[in-house]
Amino acid sequence: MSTTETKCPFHAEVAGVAGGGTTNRDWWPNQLRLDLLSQHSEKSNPLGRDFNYREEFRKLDYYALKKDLLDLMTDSQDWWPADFGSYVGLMIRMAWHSAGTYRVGDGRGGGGRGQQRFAPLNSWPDNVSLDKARRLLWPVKQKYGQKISWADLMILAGNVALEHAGFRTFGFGASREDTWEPDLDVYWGRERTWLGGDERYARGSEGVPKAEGESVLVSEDDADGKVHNRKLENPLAAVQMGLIYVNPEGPDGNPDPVLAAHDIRETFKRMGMDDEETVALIAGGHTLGKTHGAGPADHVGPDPEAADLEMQGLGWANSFGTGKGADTITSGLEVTWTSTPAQWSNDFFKHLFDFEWELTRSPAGAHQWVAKDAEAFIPGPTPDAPRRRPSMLTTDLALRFDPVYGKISRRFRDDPQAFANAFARAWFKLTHRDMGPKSRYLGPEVPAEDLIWQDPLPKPVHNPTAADIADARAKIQALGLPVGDLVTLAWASASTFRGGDKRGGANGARIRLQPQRGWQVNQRAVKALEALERLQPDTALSLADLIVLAGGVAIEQAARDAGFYIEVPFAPGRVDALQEQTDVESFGYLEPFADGFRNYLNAPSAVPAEHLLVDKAQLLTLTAPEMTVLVGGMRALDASWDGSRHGVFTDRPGVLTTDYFVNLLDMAYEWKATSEERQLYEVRERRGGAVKWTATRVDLVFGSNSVLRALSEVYASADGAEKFVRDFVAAWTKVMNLDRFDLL
Ligand code: HEB
Repeated sequence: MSTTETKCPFHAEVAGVAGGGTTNRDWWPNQLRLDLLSQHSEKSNPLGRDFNYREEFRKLDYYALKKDLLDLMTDSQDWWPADFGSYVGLMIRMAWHSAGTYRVGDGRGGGGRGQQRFAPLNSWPDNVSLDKARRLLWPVKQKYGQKISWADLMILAGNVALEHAGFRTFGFGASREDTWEPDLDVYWGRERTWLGGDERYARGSEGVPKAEGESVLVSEDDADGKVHNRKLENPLAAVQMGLIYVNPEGPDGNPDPVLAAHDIRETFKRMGMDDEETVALIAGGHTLGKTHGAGPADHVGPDPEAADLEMQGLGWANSFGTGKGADTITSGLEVTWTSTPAQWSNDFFKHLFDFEWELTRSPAGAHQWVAKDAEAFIPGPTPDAPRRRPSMLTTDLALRFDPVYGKISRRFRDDPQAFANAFARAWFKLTHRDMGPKSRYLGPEVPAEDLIWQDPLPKPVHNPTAADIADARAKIQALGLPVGDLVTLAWASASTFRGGDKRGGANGARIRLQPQRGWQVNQRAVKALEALERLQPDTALSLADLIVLAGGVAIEQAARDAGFYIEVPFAPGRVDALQEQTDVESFGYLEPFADGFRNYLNAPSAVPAEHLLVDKAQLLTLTAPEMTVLVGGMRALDASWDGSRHGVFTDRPGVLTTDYFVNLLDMAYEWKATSEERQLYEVRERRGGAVKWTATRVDLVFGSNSVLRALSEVYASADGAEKFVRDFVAAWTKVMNLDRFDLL
C-alpha cells in the first residue's frame, strides 16, 4: 500500500450492453447529481418494506452471538491463518476502518451502514486484508441471518476482539442498519490514483478552493519551527485517496514523526477526536496485532473489486511464499509493537519510551522504525517464526515526539488505568458516534452514562393534550407573525438534521442555544424565535414542539389563503435541551455553508449553489420530488433566510400557491445574470423588459436542469395546485420529524 501508487482500475469498456457506452456523466461531467437523492431505494433492498431491524434484533440471542465471536478469534483457518493464533488484531482493524471513515464535517462515512462490504471501501488500499476479516465472519453472519446486520457485526467483532484480548470495553449499542449498494454521496476526494496525487491540498498562499467556506487547517509556523502550510480540503478527513487517515510512513512518505503528528491531529479532529482521544486510540489499537509487509508489493494482485471472478470477492492475492501467515503483505510495513500482540498490555507506551528508534525499511521497502540495541523479544506471527526487535510506524513515534501527544503518552505510560479508561471511551465514541441519539442504541450492553457527543436530551417534562395543542395554536395565531417568519424558524430548527450521522433536527430546540442561535443563516429565524420563547411559558408545550407547531400553523394558514384546507400533521413529544448538553464546537459542524431551501449561501462558492442544494437535500434524506416541492413551497411562503425576495416569483408572498413553478416555466419572462460574484439573476418581462423578480442559481436550476424542469412541470400544470399542497405538507412533515426516532 504505502510503497506503490496503484492505478485506478479502469477496465476495457463494457460496450454493446445495457448501461454500456458513453454515458451522460461522460458527456456532461458537471451534471447535477440528482441520482444522490434516489439511493438505497426499496428496489435495492432484498428485505423489503416491512423488514424492521429493531424487531429482528430483539430476537437475537446476543450472548450466544458473542460466544461464537469469542470462539472465532482463535479458530485459525488454513486459508488465512491467524497471527499469534488470534484474529483479534485483524478484527479490531476491521472495526476501526469501518467506523473510521466518518467525518464530523458532513456526518457522512462511518460504520453505520455496512459500506465496507462495497466499493470503493472494500477495495481501498488501506483496507487490504479486511476482505479476509469479513470472510472469516461470514459463518457467524450466516448463522444469525437478519438478526444482526453486517454493520453491527463488524463493530461488535471489534469489541469482542478487545474483550478476548482481556480488555474491558465501555459497551456496545446495535442498530446500524445495512445498506445494499455503495453510497454515492460521500466525497472521498478527486484524485484518480490510489494514494496518489495531492489535489486535496492547497499549499502555501495559493488559497483553498472556497467550496466549503472556511478552511480549517494546519497553521503556517508551529512551535517546533517547521512549516506546515498545506491545507486539506473540506470535508475530507484523510491525507490520501484510499486511506482511512494518514500515511503510516509520515506525510507523503517522509518519515518525520513530528510532521506526521500534524497530519494525525488534523485528520482525527475531522472525526471529532481531541488529542487525548487520538493518542489513546492509536496506542490502544497498536497494542494488539501486527502489520504485514513480508515482501515486495508487486507480489500482490488486484483489489477485490478489480479481481477475477474466480477470486469470489476476495482480492490482493499474494504470490510471495505461501501468500499468507508469516508471508502476508498488507500495508507493506512489517511492525509488531508489543510482546503480547493478542493480549492487552501497556507495552506500547513502555516500548515507545524505553527505546530509541532507528529508521529502517520493511522487507517491502517502506520506512519504519526499530528499537535500537534491543533484544529480539517480540514474537513472530507463527510459532516457528524468529523473534524480532520492537518496531514502530512513523505515526506511532508521533505520539512521543509531538510535544502535546508526548505529554499525554507519558501520562498513559505511567498510569495504565487512565490509558485503558481513555481508550475504552474513545473506542466507544469512534464506533458509535455516527449512530445518532442514544435512544437508538439496542442491546443489553448500552452504557447508562450519557456522553456529550451523543447530543443528549433531557427527559420529557411536557405531555400536551389535544386541548393544550389547540390552545397553543390559537396563541400562535394571535401573535400575528408573518407566515414566512414562522416557516423559516421551523425550517431552521429542523433542517440541521444529517442523515449520515443522524445528528441535528428540531428535537432539543437547540436553535435557542449556542452555536445555532448565532449562525448567520438563522438571523431571521431568531426574531420569530424570541416571540415564541416569550409565548412558550403560557403554553403546555416544549419550545421545540412549539416551533414546529408554529411552522405548521403558518403553512395551514398559507394553504387556506390558496383555497386549500389541509391539516399539517403534528406529533408532540420534543424536549428542550440545555446549553450544557450541547457541545458548541461539535454543533458548529452542523452550520450550513449553503441552504438553498432558504436561499442561503454563506460566501461565493467554487461549487455552484445548485450542487450545494442537492448536497443539503441528500443530508436531509429527501428525494428529488421532495426537494422540488419544498423549494417551490418555501419560495411561495416567502421563507428566505434573510427575508430577501430572491426566487419569490409571486405577487402573493406567504400564500401556498404554485406561482413559483408557473412563473419560472413561463416564456413571458427571460433571465439575466446581474452579478457574477453573488450569482444573482433578474427575471424580466420579455415584452417591455421590466424587472419582475430576482433569483439565485438555486431558483433557476428548477427551470434549467431537465429533470428538475420535468418535476416543476408537474406542479406548474393546471391540475397541479392541490397535489402541490399535499406534497409540500408531506415533505415538510418528513423534515420536521427526521429526528423523531421515537415515532418509528
Ligand atoms: Fe493501525 C494495523 C496504520 C490508527 C488498530 N495500522 C495497522 C497497519 C497500519 C496501520 C499501516 C498495518 C496493516 C497491515 O496489516 O499491514 N493505524 C495506522 C495509522 C493510524 C492507525 C497510520 C493513524 C495514525 N490503528 C489505528 C487506530 C486503531 C488501529 C486508531 C484502533 C483503535 N491497526 C490497528 C490494529 C492493527 C493495525 C488492531 C493490527 C491489524 C492486524 O493485526 O492484522
